[in-house]
Amino acid sequence: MFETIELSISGAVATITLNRPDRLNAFSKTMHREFQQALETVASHDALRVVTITGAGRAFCAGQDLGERQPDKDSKPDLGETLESGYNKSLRLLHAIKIPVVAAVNGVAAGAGAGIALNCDLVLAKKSARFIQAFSNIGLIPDSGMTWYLPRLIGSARARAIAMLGTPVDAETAEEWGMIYRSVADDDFDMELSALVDNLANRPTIALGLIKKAMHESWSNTLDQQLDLERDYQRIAGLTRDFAEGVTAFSEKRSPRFEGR
Ligand code: LHQ
Repeated sequence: MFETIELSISGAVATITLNRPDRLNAFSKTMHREFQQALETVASHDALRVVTITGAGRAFCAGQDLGERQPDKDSKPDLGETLESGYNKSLRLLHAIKIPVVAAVNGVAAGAGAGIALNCDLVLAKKSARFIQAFSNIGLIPDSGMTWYLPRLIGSARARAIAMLGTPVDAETAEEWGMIYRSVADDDFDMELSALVDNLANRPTIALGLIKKAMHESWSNTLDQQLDLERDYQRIAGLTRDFAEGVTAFSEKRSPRFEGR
């Protein structure tokens, strides 16, 4: 169905694989369109409880396909339009998905490729993977939310340095700095990913979606606004079958069987 990505759905788990390995999964026009279609499909699929985004071959994603446009010194490309109809649209779709999105960073994530990964709810990376804010290497500024995320995740000093210098950050350092959730040995990556995805798929999905939204909104809210938000979201969580099951299981001293409802 797609040319540049793969979307597979198995039970409650969807996997979106960026699939242009000979270009290190760089985003072409077609890939922007197909990625958005895949995100829309995932968002509208009621049975899903977790989504993974990963890359085919040795890379996660090398950002925008630089072969698609070769601007000469007199050309006046509108990169704002590429962002508006491409990455910004995709990232807004990704944030609106009400289930956890895991970035499975199997290799280098550069430019907007690092951006896609860091916009996901949990980032699991192979130890051999690198995150590169490659934008300034070609005369651009970080996009795909990176000027928003990086100072919040790793502090302004490191964020400014890696954005201005384009210094690659290896996965272990990214974990140490709080840029990603975890880095794991390459040989353990598939096993760790599958355990993480399985765990998420069996947790109370509605609560996880509300956690995702609440944490995101906290970055622009005051404490007072956030207390109001917690009141409202907890009200919603309290009405789920999973809350009733969680409390019942606790009192019966057994593991809960969450249904995601
Ligand atoms: C590529 C790419 C690539 C095409 C590797 N495109 N072919 C937003 C708005 C609008 C416009 C501009 O951009 C943006 C957002 C952005 O994402 S800007 C940042 C764009 N990305 C980059 O600048 C990263 C460019 N790539 C690299 O720096 C390196 O390839 C990395 C560090 C990712 C990997 O290095 P290596 O492992 O040494 O691999 P390689 O460089 O040998 O690449 C392998 C092949 O993939 C190679 O093709 P070839 O035909 O020689 O085998 C590359 O040309 C191709 N490739 N990235 N973005």
